[in-house]
Amino acid sequence: MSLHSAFNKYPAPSGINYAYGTAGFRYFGDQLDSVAFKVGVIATLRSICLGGKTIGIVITASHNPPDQNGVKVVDPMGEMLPQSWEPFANQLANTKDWHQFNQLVQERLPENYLKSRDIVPMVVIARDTRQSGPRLVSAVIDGVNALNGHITDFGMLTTPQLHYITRCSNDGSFGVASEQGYYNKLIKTVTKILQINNYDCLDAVTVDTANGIGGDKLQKINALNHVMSFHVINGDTAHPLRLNVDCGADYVKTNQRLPHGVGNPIPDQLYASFDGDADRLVCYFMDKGGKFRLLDGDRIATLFASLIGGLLCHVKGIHVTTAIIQTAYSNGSSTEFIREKLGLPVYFTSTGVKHLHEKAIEFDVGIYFEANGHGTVVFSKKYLEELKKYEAKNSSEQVAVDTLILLVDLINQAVGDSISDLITVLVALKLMKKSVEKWGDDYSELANKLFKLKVADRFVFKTTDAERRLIEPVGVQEKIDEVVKRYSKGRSFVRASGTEDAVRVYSEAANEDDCTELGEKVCEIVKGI
Ligand code: G16
Repeated sequence: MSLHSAFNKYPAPSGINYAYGTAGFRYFGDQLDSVAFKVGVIATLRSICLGGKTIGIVITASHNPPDQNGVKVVDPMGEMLPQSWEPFANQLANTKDWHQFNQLVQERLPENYLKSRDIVPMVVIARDTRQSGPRLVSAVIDGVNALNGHITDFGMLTTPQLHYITRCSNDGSFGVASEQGYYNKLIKTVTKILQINNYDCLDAVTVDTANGIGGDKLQKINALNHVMSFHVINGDTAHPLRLNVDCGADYVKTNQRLPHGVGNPIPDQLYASFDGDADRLVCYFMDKGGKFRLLDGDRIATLFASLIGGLLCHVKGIHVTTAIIQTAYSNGSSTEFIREKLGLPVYFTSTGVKHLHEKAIEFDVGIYFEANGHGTVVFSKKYLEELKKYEAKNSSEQVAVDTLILLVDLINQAVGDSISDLITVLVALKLMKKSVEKWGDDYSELANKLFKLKVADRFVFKTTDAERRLIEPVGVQEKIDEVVKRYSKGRSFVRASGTEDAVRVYSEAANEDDCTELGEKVCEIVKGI
């Protein structure tokens, strides 16, 4: 099909202004056909501009309800589409006129390509379990084919698996570019870590997979290995309308309670939740007093920092920089714990892993996590080089060095990954001989609450200072400041969601009542605009 015919096949609906948000384009599934076709075109153009490197596309709306869907582009090393391409993506997505569309496309084609056309653009795609997924994949395929690109459809994968495959397609040293390659790398690495540390296996764990794709993939891992085992709950992918309903990482984090289906949890035992496309992880347990204790992204970041920091202490003479990257949603107590107890620097960025990742790669060990459980660790070349040339003085030093090297393969550096993050949590607890209870006692969270408000136009809310302060509408921040200062350890901020048509209000304070009252007051300010 020619580009012109494909353009006509996918007319853009009127009345929607598409915006490439926190994690790509996210709307109701039936509003995305024209966008999916255009994202096929964008990914192909991106591949052409990068000399034929493989670009990834994921069809998912992650933690959002089942009738929504999304399309996002993955860059060659597994990162998000660079922000410099977002205005172009928005322009293309909103263009209804063929001539304008064609002109925008032609302008993006590099001169050398126009002359020789010897680049074969490469695209890989996967989707989650949503009903609208197959239709949107077809639209993307039409977009890629219309520009003579080559596309491989990997069917249903977790988002991080597609990031992994994109990266491997461009960098063979990262692994084999297939789903099986992903499992092989993970299982081989865990087995080796356990073996050198004298353990047979990891503790089994119950995982709520939000009735999303992560459940199917964990079952595959169960069948493929002997060193770890996952008991999947909320693993019903046969009924896509159950996705994220009363379960999953976002439900657990937002409501601060157990997901549906856990039954009577065993006290002091670790449980975990993924989100719909398995790129977020939160852990939790019931303590002996019957209290629900959440171990969110902030906690996972501190656990990973403790593991890596502890191992690095054994390796004298290695100089690597380490930092933790957080967002405004990170609990104030976690920030204090990192600075004061772990002695590490903390940096803040806007919400969205694309922002955190960008900051994290400035360090040899960049640990980044959003409180919602989205995050990973990135390691520099120098980290690996220094460790590889290190001459251990005894066997315990050698084990520490080897474990540090293996962590590079265990943690999915391309993106936050529920599966590899969970396995790393289990490895960390085992190697540090740390109980869940002890992990939960590292620090006590300040009471916190997240509110979601429907407003006439969320785009009027403009922020600064890593989204911690509003600059527009003018005068609103001053009103928030006025309220916040009345509460001990009070903190609150307002920002427009990049994945939902809503404004989010976060509040934090020394106790539950104050936190709720503060949040409600800030919501009133927002509603009054
Ligand atoms: C996406 C992003 C996350 C972000 C979340 C909520 O998560 O990848 O970085 O924290 O949306 O974003 P917002 O508050 O702007 O709606 P996911 O898991 O849905 O892909």
